[in-house]
Formats: sequence, structure tokens, C-alpha cells
Amino acid sequence: MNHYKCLVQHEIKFYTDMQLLSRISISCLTLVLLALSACTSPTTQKQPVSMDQNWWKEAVVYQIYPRSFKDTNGDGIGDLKGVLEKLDYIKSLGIDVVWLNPIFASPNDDNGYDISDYRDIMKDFGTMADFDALLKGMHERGIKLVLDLVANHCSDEHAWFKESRKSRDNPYRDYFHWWPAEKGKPNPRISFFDVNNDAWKYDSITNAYYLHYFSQKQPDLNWENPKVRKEIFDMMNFWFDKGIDGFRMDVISIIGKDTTFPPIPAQYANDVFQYYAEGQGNRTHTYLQEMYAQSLSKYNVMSVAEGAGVTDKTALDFVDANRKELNMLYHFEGVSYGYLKGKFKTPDPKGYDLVGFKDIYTKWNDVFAEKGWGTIYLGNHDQPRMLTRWGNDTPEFGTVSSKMLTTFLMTMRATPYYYFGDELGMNNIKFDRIEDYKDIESINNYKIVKDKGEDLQAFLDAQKISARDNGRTPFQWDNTSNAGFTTGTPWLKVNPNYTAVNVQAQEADPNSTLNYFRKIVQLRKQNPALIYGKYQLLDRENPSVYAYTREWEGRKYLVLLNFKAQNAAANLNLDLSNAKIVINNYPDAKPATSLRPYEAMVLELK
Ligand code: TEU
Ligand code: CA
Repeated sequence: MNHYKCLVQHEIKFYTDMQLLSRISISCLTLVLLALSACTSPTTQKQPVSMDQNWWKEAVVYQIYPRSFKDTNGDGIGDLKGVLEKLDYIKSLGIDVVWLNPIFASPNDDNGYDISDYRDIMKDFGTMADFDALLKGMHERGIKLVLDLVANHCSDEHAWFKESRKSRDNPYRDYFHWWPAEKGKPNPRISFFDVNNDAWKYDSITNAYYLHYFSQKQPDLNWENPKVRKEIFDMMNFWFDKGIDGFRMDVISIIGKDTTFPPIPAQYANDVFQYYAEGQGNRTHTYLQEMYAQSLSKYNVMSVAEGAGVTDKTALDFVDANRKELNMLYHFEGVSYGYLKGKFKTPDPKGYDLVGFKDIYTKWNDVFAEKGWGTIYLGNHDQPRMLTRWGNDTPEFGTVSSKMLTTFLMTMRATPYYYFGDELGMNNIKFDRIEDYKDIESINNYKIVKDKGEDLQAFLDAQKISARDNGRTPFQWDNTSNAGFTTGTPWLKVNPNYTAVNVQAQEADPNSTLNYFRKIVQLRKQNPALIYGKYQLLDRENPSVYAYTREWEGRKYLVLLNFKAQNAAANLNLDLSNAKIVINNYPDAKPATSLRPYEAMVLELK
């Protein structure tokens, strides 16, 4: 069975259970809170702050996919000089931190997530001198730089792997997971990017299989080996000594492995990712504590785990400060929501149910309410454009729903990870043909569907909403050819709507999504209540409106978001007569609980 089917089925089953549970607990909580709020004045109530304040909690992170940002030499591929050239634009957004997807030497089987030299820059992107200039340029502007640490696996073209596969007694043999073929085929492990979903690849040179959770060109590193861990920590320190401000850690949740490779226990049969992350003992946490001691603790840097397979049950183990592991984690439950059971990333044609959406984000807020710290995102390089997936990308509602989603991201109690291009309201390109896709995930899953004789048209239709390449099309700077991204042929097609949706057009328009983003970034930064304030969901059952308050040190904000294309009203027992609108996405808004399509407003309650 396709592993994605397993993944999605599990997520839905898991979600349904959690939804029931959280419905019960949230409604109890609501009753208690309603009772409490009846006897305390909301403006004088002080919220205890149970955690330290940190720069990375207050930051807005802007993620740049460098391949698609700005090309300066006409080869059709974005580069580091392109990011350098656009630093003033990045600064103008008001963001604090830039996260760059991998920029290291790579044969690009998976766009840089297959690293062949961790201490060198990918040729397509430039040189180490370009990197040094970029880091300097960012720091001069007060922007921090976070790089991508891809340490679950490297490239099969990395010197370590080239050595490792030569002979069974090579000093690098134990840098990877090998299974001698004379012991028979190892127990199955599922690969996410393999046409047979098989994570074991036979290598005839030494008559053995090696493990690759991702593509055959991404062999998994053996973290059981202390030499591997030392290599990784030294490499991290190399970049920290250069002055970078942190790492986003690719699938760091699955680095620990039970190297006896037992059969996967039945309880994980429908969710292999969760088995990889949570089912193999405590190894990952032991390694992360060592990483903290050997590297992270020595610098004033931030760390964020890509929490693939991590549930709310174990999330705090990664980010509770007392454990001395990492700072933040991003979960997959939100972005996995709304796909059909048993189908590879296929959205429900009826759309997604907002109550379930609210429950997921509320549950994850609660995980970090006392300890640790969360993140919030609706798009990244592994996701389609947030406007298409979670908003409404028609000409009528594109701008307003884009601003509504931005309002959500900027008013939750978590560090926002904002994906480049979302500030312009970029949407999915929706390719018709498989030939237009460049992503290994789309290409290999197409082959899987084809080999099984399943419905290819249905697959392509679903990809129009869910494919990763939708989020990777070139950034839209202006209305000249190729959106000003390149003078050559772009590596991935430019969305034809660039003639209208681009930076140049939006700079001039005070009501553009771009200027709205700038404004709401400032609003968040100037109001600690929007960063640290307690989050309280209101009117949970409302199928159209997401309403919540944020409250801290006598300040209280009400956030009202209509997620639907029809008018809708929130049912709230709140007096809005003295409320003041601090930001809204319609020009003539008044404090009210009735909202127009995709209307968003943030009110300060007095
Ligand atoms: O993603 C890990 C991951 O969970 C994805 O493979 C995810 O399942 C998929 O994108 C959903 O469509 C990280 C990186 O973010 C991704 O770009 C890499 O391809 C992957 O690891 C391998 O390094
Ligand atoms: Ca280039």
C-alpha cells in the first residue's frame, strides 16, 4: 500500500479521536472560563507569564526558497547574490529572521535536501564569498539568518557514502545503516520518495542493503555512531562560528533508529512517520541533548524542529526548555488536514471543516501554553500556496482571503513562519501536465499511480491543489518577462498571474496584501499581548468564523476571521461598544460580530 495512504488514514483516524476528546475538554473549559470571566474584569486581570521571553519567540520568520527568489546570472535558478540584491525589500517587510532552504553542495535530487558537502555552497547558488556577503548584509540590517540542517540523511554523492559503500571494513561503513544480504531481506521500512516505497536499496558492491527513508540518493546517517554525531555537531559549530543565528532542522524527529530493525509494531501500521518519530525509543532525544551540550548551548541561536510524525503527546519532549534540546517545533497536523482518506494528498471536494481546523490549532496552542513554544505556518516549500489551500484564490476573493490568512498567522500565540510570496497573495500554478512538475515527490507518485493502473487524471487534479511545486514557482517581482525573476529560462514555470500579482504593483497600492503584511508585522511586534498573550477560542462550533482573544497584562484583543465566501456572524457575549479596530482587511470596517466574506478584524477590547 502507498505509504501516503497509510499516513493520511492514520491522520484522519487520529484526528477524529482527538476531535472527540478535545470537543469534550474544550466545552468543559469554555464553561469554566465563561464562569470565571463573569466575575473578573477582563481589563484588570493580569496573566501570569510562565515562560522566559526570548528574541525567537518575538520574531517573525520569513522563509525564502532560494532557488525561486531571484536569479542574477541568467541560468534560471535563484542564487545567493539574488537574495543579497533584494535585502532592502526583505528589510522593508519588517521581519526579523530569514530561513533559507538548503544552500549546501548538492546534486539536487531533492533540491538541496541531499547534501554532498555540508561546508560548501551549492554551485547553482554561488560561492562561500557570496554567502559571507549575504550574512554580513543581513546583520547590517538587523536581520538574523537561519539555515537548514539536513542531518537525517545526506547525498549518496557525499564523500562519507562513497567511502562507506566501498567495502564492509571501510572506516566510514558505520556512518550509514547497512544490512548484509546474507541475513536475508531486512524487515520492511517505507520510503517517502521511492517508486516502490521501499527504504532498503540493495548495493551489489558489498552485497548489502542501505537504508533511505527518502530517495535512493538520500541514504540515512547512522546517529548511533558517535563519529557521525561529532561530524554533525562540528559542522553546526562551523556555521555558528561564521555567525549564523540558528538552524531549522529537517526531519530531526526521525534521526533515532532501532538498529535491530524489528518489524514495525501493528499500532503504527497506518502511520509509519509516527513510528519513525515516536516508536523507536528515546534515541532521538539523547542525541538532541548531546547536540545542545556540544553545539546549541554555546551560542545565542534558535533551533526549530521539523516535527514530522510528532504528535501532541511528545512535542514538549523536544522543546521544554528544562530538557535542553530545541526551542521550537512545527507539527504537520494542520497542513495534513482536509485530505481524503486513502488517497495521496487529495483534498475533499467539499472543502475543509473549519471547526476541525480550529480544534487542531487550539489543541496545539494548548500543548505549549505552559512550557516550550510553538510555531504557526500555513505554507512552506513542502506545501501548496496557502491562498489556494486554505483561502480562496479567485479574483473576487484572492486579496481579502489572503489578508485574512495573514491575520490568523500574525495573531496566534506562536512564532509565525511566513512563506515568501504569501505577502503578495501568490497562488497555486495548477499544472495540467506531469511534464511541468520538477518535484521528485510528484514525479514518483505519478509513476506509482500509473504502475497500479489507477486514475491518473484524478491524481493530476489533486496535485493542482496539493503539489509542492505550487509553492516553489518563482517569486513575482514585476510585470516584465518571467516576473523579473530571471533573464533566462526559469527552472520552474512562472505563474502567469505575475502581470497583476507582483511586488512592483503592490508597492504602489496602500491596500495591497504586501502593505497589509507590513502593517500587521508591526502590529504584532508592538503588542506583546499578540505574542505572549493567552489564547482563548470563542464560539467554537461556528462553522464559518474563527474567533479568539489574546490577553496579556491588562490588554485584550479579539480576533475575528471569516473563513467563508458568505457573510457570517460570530456569536459572542462581548460588549464591543468601546472596542477599537486595530487592523482589518475591508476599507470601511466597524467593530461588529457580523462579517463580510473573508473579513478579518482585530479589535482591542476596553
Ligand atoms: O520534509 C520531510 C517531510 O515530511 C516531507 O517529505 C513531507 O512528507 C512531504 O514534503 C509532504 O509533501 C523535509 C523537507 O522539508 C523536504 O523538502 C524534503 O524533501 C525532505 O525532508 C527530505 O529531506
Ligand atoms: Ca542563478
